[in-house]
Amino acid sequence: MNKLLAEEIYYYMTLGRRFELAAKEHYMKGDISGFLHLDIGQEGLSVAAMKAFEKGDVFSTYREHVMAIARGIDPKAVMAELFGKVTGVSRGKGGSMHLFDPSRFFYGGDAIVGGQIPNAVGCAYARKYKEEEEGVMVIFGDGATNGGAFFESLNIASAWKLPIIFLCENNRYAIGTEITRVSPFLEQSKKAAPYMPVTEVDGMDAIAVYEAVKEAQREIQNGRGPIFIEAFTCRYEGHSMSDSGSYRSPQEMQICKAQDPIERMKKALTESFEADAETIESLERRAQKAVEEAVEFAASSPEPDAAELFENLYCKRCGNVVS
Ligand SMILES: Cc1ncc(C[n+]2csc(CCOP(=O)(O)OP(=O)(O)O)c2C)c(N)n1
Repeated sequence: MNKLLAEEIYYYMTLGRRFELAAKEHYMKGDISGFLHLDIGQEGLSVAAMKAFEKGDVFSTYREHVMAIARGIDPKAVMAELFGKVTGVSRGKGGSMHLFDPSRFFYGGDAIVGGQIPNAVGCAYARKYKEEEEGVMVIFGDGATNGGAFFESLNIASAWKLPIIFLCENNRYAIGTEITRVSPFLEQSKKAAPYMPVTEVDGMDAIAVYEAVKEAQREIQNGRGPIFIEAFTCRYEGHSMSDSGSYRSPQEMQICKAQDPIERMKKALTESFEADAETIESLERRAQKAVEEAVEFAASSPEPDAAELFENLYCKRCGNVVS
């Protein structure tokens, strides 16, 4: 990784944290409704994975705001989507869990836990069939590894040697359920190991995540089949805005926050890439400005027109299905 890329990753992590804090504030003010799952604490993982896997198709979870932005979707369009405005990346109809931009090869955001995994495998099959080599990356939480679709996806991806990275964000919780209450192990890579090579990485270390994903992308492009990466991470907030997260002790949270990915990246920038304080402050200012502009844009944008209500729906009775 060179200095420029390290600075870019730091910029997007800072932007992501501030974006999420602004989203939280506007949710509490009533500007955002529905579900809102914040990525605070996991930004290093989200940003580094996107920056490492620049080309190729990405399928993600509902906790995807920071990934969408790091993928190159304008923060204005992401915030406007959270506000339910027509200028949003999904025209205000998807909301927080359905950020979708085919021009960035970013296919959500999926509200169904693990629902994105078989979709991503289907896409990997299509890419292989067409001999397009970039490959696919699918991101999901530890909770998603308990579902049948997960195992079916590992099975067929392995049997057909599909070019896909399975990236598990293990933050140890599925809402309030600690993973070892519903899984025989803490490490979810043990479930994938019979099917494909697996690798574990510290998800609070953006540089380590970047290197793991980059290496995995090279491997899947060689036609050797899928790879599973497990990144151990920590979400600071509750599962969503309707969860206080009170099932975790203050001590547990303190240990988590001592690993803060943004502080670690800042330290790496200073010590390994010799970035000076002025450079770091200017990246932070730029991130803050982007967030303020995103909120202003979202707040001043119009809502979708009522006439659009039945557009983009698969609904035979609505008369808009092309047969
Ligand atoms: C198929 C399905 N089952 C249950 C739910 C309810 N649900 C929403 S989020 C969630 C927890 C998922 O946890 P995890 O996969 O670890 O992701 P994280 O929220 O930690 O990022 C559950 C059970 C759902 N949305 N879809």
